[in-house]
Amino acid sequence: MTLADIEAKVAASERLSFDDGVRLFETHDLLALGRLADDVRRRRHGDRVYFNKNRHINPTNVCAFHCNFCSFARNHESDPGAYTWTPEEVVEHIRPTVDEGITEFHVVGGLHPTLGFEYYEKVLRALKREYPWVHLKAFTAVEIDFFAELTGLSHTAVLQRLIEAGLDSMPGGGAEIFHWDVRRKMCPEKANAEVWLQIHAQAHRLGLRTNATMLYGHIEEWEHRVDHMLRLRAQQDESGGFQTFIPLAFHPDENSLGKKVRRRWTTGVDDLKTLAISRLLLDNFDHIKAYWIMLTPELAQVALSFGVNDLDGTVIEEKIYHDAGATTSQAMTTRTLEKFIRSAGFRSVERDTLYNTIAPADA
Ligand code: V47
Repeated sequence: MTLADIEAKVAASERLSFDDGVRLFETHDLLALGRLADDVRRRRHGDRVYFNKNRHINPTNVCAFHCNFCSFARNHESDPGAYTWTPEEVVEHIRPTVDEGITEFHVVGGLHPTLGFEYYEKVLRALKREYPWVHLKAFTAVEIDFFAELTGLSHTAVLQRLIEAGLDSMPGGGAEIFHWDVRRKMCPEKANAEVWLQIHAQAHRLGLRTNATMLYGHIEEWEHRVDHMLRLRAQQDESGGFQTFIPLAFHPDENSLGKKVRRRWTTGVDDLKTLAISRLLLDNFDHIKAYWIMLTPELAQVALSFGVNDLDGTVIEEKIYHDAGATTSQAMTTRTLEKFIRSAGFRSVERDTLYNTIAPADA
């Protein structure tokens, strides 16, 4: 199968179609695909690779929902391993690992059945009070939808309340796979695709920047991945506030979906293809981010030549992937991140959450 027509479109900066996307997934010519994605990536970012100094915070793992791919959630406070930190405990828990260099907290967690919306507001306020210089990237669209149900408020009103409490931007989780044929088998209780996209659109209208993810490598087909990316592209055309796309490889340990899937772990080729194709299809997204926690730092480094221009991050305490079988470490130092970037022939740029440069690329 030749990709000549797609190559011509990419060279002319023409938008790729659904069929182009599926054909790219079908190709075994990984290097041709990588070269195409790398061309697009270099046109946008040259040899710069961004990273940031962040810390993940998961205030509770108690969750009212039953998503079958999730190994992090506990349905009841009494379940083994269940925890809920008070806002004060959140601040105390992270204190030993927060220094002045940290620029972002990534705050997500369970949809707690009884704590109420005020708990989540208090967590943001406590973090902002203690660390006013740190950007709060918090709560997925699924959490925003849950808060709206808890309170009877509109999504916009929930977002406004959270902005008052210190919210600065939103992460891209909870997107999973948009197509209902797949979504209904993974997380039927969760905000559906339309609601997830509407909430991001609302956030964009309120001036918040947001991210987007896709959870791949389980029961979905290539067509579902392409559909997912094209829905994001259409939303971005309309509301324009997405910063980065992060494909998330499914981890099968300790969850019921993992017992059902044939493939279990994604392969390196699948991961690289998915990143490269996202660079090619999402022509209106500035950044494609590799989450080294799920890819391994080694494959994330290779991904820099397959369309990726951003590495997440120092992270510090990752729970969601490690509960699901990740064997990577839970944190990475800036020095190691920079080493991976430089030794792949790129220049590292430390950024803040909004992609402002903190430390410029070294010469
Ligand atoms: O929403 C849950 C996924 C997401 C599993 O916005 C799983 O900058 C694989 O969204 N196997 C949370 N994936 C992580 C996330 C994220 C990560 C890094 C950066 C950003 C950002 C966002 O993790 C969940 C879900 O899609 N997830 N369980 C699992 N077993």
